[in-house]
Amino acid sequence: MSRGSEFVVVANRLPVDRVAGEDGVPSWRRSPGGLVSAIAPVMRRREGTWVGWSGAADEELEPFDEDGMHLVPVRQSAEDVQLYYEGFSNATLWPLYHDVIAPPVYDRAMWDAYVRVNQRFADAVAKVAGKGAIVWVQDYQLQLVPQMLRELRPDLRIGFFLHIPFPPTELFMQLPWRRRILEGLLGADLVGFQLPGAAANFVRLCRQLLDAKTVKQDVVLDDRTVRARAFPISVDVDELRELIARPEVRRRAEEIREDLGGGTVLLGVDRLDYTKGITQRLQAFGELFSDGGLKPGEAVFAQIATPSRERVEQYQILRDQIEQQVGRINGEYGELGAPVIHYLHTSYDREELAALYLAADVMVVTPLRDGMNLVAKEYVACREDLHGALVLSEFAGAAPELRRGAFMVNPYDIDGLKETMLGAIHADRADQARRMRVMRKRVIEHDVDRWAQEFLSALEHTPEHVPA
Ligand code: GDG
Repeated sequence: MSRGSEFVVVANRLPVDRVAGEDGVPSWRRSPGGLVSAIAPVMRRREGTWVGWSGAADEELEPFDEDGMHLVPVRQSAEDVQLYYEGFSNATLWPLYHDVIAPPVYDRAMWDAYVRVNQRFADAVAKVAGKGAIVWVQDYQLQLVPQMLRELRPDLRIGFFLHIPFPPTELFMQLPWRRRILEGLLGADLVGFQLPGAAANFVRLCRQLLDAKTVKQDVVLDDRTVRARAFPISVDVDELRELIARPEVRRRAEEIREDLGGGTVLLGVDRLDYTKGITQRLQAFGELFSDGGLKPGEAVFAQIATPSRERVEQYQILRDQIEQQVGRINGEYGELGAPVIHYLHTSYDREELAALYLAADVMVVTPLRDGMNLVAKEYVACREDLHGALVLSEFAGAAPELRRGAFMVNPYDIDGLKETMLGAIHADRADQARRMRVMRKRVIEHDVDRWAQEFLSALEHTPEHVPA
């Protein structure tokens, strides 16, 4: 029996994707994205373990090592995936935590599955964590894990980070299992949020709903204190810098611009999700042609919509809506061989994404609510040339950090959105450069490594508690 890991990350998904090898034998590849690249070095330094699901239902996998990380798969049946993942996580919590943009589903069987699967994750962590280990729990799918884990292993130091917004009391109160979620999170020593407002919502709810004693951003329990703090997540600036330095990426950016016909290039890159405000931005863009604010040929919109949660009904409805909208706008204002919107329902590799960022004159990020929005920060990180403008929603978590350089907008206000998009299209080079410089300073100084370090150092500095 080994002594267990001194550092454990637990997330719904393992940080690897399965790839089919040439000989048909599947292998694993590290998933792209900042979270994994920020945590991987810490994992290697501390002999860490990552506990998560492989992404395939009904699969029993033994623990394995990949890319210097020890990975412990947690099984999920097809029914678990449907009820816990597509159900409670993505049809209940996701809409509830994003301002109820879509109606949340409150279903007892889904809740039961959420409890069951959270317990399975907690059991798996309890088995692999060494004595007094640091455990970092990720995101809304696992909010009960901190408490479940503390019951099993009071010696652990437990941190939790929520990647999405945490709603105000008025909305959170709808949840039939609201107390259980708060109690689940209070199992942690440190609960991290993207923004201070979310931490404040959480602390206020603990006071109102659990009658807990609170002092500023701390929840004071009988035997210990839980800290609620903000740690705005960021992007892997070094990775993006390396990508945009590649000659083939620069060539590809030129090629994309030529293919798009020479007008101003507006770009949207999102998971296809109703929180991202895709229909609002396309409506605004379409109206600019009907109003005469823009003439066909003057500007094109490239919208990348990465397939997401395709078995959840709201996502199917949204996809139909967007595709109808794109068809209508192109039908009306496009010309043969020259649509005004290029809509792509697919996902790309990081090189293509970097080339798209370099090709875009105006990056349009208009979520109705978003925990942070990494796309906005990735665009800024890629624009070393100081060209390009960012249109950014007030409701993105990135807004407080980028507002001095971005063209800020309320995405519910279609006229405002049109005006702001035009402002960004017509901004002169000097104005663009000034704005980009301000935003780049912030993103470069606060990259994802710093985020991970700040969270872990705050977790390590939470007061020792003596387990009963
Ligand atoms: C959640 C929260 C929070 C997109 N298309 C492709 C692709 N992407 C990458 C982007 C970016 C990431 O996916 C999306 O991150 P976002 O932050 O924009 O949005 P969510 O997926 O909703 O993320 C969010 C985040 O967690 C982190 O805490 O910011 O608020 O909702 O990195 O580049 N990547 C590749 N191909 C694509 O086609 N390779």
